[in-house]
Amino acid sequence: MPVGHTCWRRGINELCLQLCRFTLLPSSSAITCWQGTWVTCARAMGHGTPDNMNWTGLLQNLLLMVHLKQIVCGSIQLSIPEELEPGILVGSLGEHFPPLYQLLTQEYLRMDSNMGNIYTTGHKLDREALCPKETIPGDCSVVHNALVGPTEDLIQFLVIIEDINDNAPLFEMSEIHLRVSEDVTVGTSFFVDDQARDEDVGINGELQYHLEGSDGVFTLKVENRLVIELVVEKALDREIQELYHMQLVATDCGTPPLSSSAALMVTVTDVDDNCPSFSSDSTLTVTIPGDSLENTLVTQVTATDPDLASNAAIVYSFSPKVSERVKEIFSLDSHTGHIRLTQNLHSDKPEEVGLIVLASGPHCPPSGTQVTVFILPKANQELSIKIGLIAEHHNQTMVLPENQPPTVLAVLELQGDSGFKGSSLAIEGDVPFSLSPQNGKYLLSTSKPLDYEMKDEYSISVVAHVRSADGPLILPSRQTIRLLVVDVNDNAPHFSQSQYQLEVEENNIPGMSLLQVSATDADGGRNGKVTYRLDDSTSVIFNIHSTAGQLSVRAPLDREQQSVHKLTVFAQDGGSPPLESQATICIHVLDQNDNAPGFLSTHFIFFIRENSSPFTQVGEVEVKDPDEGENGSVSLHVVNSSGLFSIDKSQKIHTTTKLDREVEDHHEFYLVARDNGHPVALASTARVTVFVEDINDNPPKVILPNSNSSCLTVSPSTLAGTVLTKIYAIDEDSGLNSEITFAVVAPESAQNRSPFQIHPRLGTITLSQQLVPKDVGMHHLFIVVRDSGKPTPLYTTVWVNLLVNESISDCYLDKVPTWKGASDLLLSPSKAPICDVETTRSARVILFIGLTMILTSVSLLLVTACLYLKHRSLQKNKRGCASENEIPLRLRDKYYSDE
Ligand SMILES: *[C@@H]1O[C@H](CO)[C@@H](O)[C@H](O)[C@H]1NC(C)=O
Ligand SMILES: *[C@@H]1O[C@H](CO)[C@@H](O)[C@H](O)[C@H]1NC(C)=O
Ligand SMILES: *[C@@H]1O[C@H](CO)[C@@H](O)[C@H](O)[C@H]1NC(C)=O
Ligand SMILES: *[C@@H]1O[C@H](CO)[C@@H](O)[C@H](O)[C@H]1NC(C)=O
Ligand SMILES: *[C@@H]1O[C@H](CO)[C@@H](O)[C@H](O)[C@H]1NC(C)=O
Ligand SMILES: CC(=O)N[C@H]1CO[C@H](CO)[C@@H](O)[C@@H]1O
Repeated sequence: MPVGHTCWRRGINELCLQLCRFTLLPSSSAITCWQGTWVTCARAMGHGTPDNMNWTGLLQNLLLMVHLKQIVCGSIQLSIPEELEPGILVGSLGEHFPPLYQLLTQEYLRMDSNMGNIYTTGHKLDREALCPKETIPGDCSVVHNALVGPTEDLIQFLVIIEDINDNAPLFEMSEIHLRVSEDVTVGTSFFVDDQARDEDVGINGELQYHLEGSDGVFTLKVENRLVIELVVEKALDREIQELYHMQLVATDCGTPPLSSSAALMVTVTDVDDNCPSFSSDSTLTVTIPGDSLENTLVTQVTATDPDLASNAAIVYSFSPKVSERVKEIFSLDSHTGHIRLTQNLHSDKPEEVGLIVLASGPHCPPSGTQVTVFILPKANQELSIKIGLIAEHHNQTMVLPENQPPTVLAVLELQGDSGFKGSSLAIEGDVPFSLSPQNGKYLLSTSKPLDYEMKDEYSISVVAHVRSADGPLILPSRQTIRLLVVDVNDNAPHFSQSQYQLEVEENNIPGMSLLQVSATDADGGRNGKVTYRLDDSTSVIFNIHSTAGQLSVRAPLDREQQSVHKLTVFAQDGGSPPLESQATICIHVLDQNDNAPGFLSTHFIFFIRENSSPFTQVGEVEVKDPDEGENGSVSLHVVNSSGLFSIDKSQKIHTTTKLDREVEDHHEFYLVARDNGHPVALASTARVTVFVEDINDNPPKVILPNSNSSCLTVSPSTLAGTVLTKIYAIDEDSGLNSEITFAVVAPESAQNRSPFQIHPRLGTITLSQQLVPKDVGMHHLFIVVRDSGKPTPLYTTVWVNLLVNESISDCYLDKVPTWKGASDLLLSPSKAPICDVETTRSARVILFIGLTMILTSVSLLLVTACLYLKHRSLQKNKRGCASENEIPLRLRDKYYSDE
């Protein structure tokens, strides 16, 4: 229980109590405090002294009071709405007192010790809980104590807790029951004892009432906001509405208003305000046979009274005016209204009896109804219907094919007592037959074509309604004719599906069952028996069981040959003529990885010029895989090409580097094509040969003489025609590019005529004429060695120095001569034959002669040159002219050998 007292209203005793509370906070001294304070307060109030007063405690308290310098009471007050969230600033002591500040009770409020600001805490202020008794707004207040200022003066301030509309009105009962008699007069009011309560005060607790769902039958009258009355506004009738279900709603006047409701149930109680009555169409006409037995139930009369229980009690009786005959043969049960026979009837005459039954209730005039009873006599002569069947019949049953236009089936004739006049014949029930009178007879015919599939058998019931000459009715007579409908083949078989879709993996087992088709025929018997067949073109591969409709495949399917098969299946019934219908079956063959990638050739041959830049396209291969999707997606790889070639996705082969024919004149490698099939990928390989075509990239190389300063002494007595020496040169290219010619550009001696000649093919230097004395001396021959490459041949030059002197001693050159002529030494190459084996052979003979002559200076080089030349000529012999013709024909980019 918090400190919930106001100091000014409760007098000094309360002040003392407060004082005690906040000065003697330690609980051990609380009791003493209480005693002391009590006495002080009691005295001040003039209430005398209790016996066991603790004077020591009282003294202490008085001392404490003296010690407290100042008590401020009521000079400061705060107004705080209830239910505030924690941490909201609600006021401040800072503007009234200097710091510091200390709040002595911290339950609902806390104070900032430096500023004196007062905030709400997590413990919410609830006005209804703190001051449950206070009903005047602003009356709920709590005294708070604080120590303020440097001297810690005790002050009190008042916190007024303001009401907010946080409580809805509340009815004690959720249902209010009232009972109102149905004969109550309009304007009567009934006190409703159930009021709602609202815990809020002031306007928040002020209630207003209204009624919902009353439809204007009731209204509400509220006096002084406390007395609630229900006013009847319209006349009530329990027989129309017994229970009124309304809502009594109480709303307070807060903002926003809160409301609640209780169900108000008004039960209208019964008053005997209705009398028994027969319904307006209750006049009864009953027919009973003339031979009915005693106690036979003739009929029952029923009157109604809408009142309840005893107010609705009905008593039946015969009107006192009924004839003696009625009283003699009928009895009436006064409670149930049952009319029975009191005796066995033996009536052979038709008779009509009229009864009047009265229904009466308490305080009610009787209400009456009339009952007419026809008593029919036993027919004294049997009435019969004679039937003459016209339609085909067996054993009195007619047989008619379906779908016939309206046909006459039989002739009917009434036979019996001639006294029966005005008798008539009719067909019972809703059947497709009709009767037409003709010359006192009746023709029975179908009224519409019959459908075997709808109904295959009819029982036609023919009734004769007969009226005797005397007037009243006589019991009707009835006869049944059977008719069987015969089926006609008027329905074609009907497929349950007009289209079938199916997926089958290729390479299936022959005879595999695929699908069951089914067609139904509404006809019966043979007309409804269905057989299946396929169209002729597809029945080679597929087969259908003629009666079961089971479709199977005879042979393995190959998707690569045909991926979709479209079949037409026919269903035929057994009628004559037969009827037929058809359906289509679409079979999709699913792929299997059953084809390896295939190269167009097993061996591809390509040519490429040497020295082509890297990534030059060598050629293109073609590879195909007829499978589908991943199974047919091929990737290509180059195998064993020493990294010289690569293949890209578009199946083009490229070089990866420059190729040098002089190093390797052809390359062989393999291509592997692999598909992506799962689980097994298939692969195949093809061989590729790439020939490197020569280009003139090597100039001739002079091997002998090996320097420009070589020197040969020629004796002046040498005979004309003698071969003096030979120039050896080689060219690493092939063909024309290696075909070498020799020419002397200009002799050094500057004379018109030179005694030396060079053979343009063999490179031999011959003395062309007898030497004369003026020839003695040094001759420098500048020789151009040129290959036959197209368009521009390559060449090298060499100096050959010949000394014409008697002395056989070694000649030597002081200085290498220099060429001062034109720098462009390219002359058109000689037209000498490319290949001359015999000359080559004779050249070898001359070589040996030359060798002996210059043995002394070049013996070492000679051995090397000799070996080299030997090797070259061997190669030449091997290849020769003929072998060059063996290069396969060139077709665009691709080459195919005859391998
Ligand atoms: C009276 O009060 C004093 C001080 O509070 C205490 O020491 C003493 O024991 C009390 N005596 C009795 C009889 O309670
Ligand atoms: C003729 O029909 C009746 C009933 O309809 C049947 O009991 C009888 O066996 C049938 N006779 C022949 C020969 O079908
Ligand atoms: C590829 O073939 C395998 C069987 O070899 C099959 O399971 C798979 O469905 C095929 N893939 C495609 C895309 O047809
Ligand atoms: C590639 O070379 C390896 C050895 O270097 C050999 O085993 C393999 O058979 C070769 N592949 C083909 C396709 O020739
Ligand atoms: C000889 O001289 C020519 C032209 O002066 C020069 O091109 C050639 O390289 C020389 N040959 C040798 C082997 O020094
Ligand atoms: C240039 C040269 O060697 N000349 C010589 C030619 O021969 C005679 C002797 O026969 C020598 O004396 C020359 O020196």
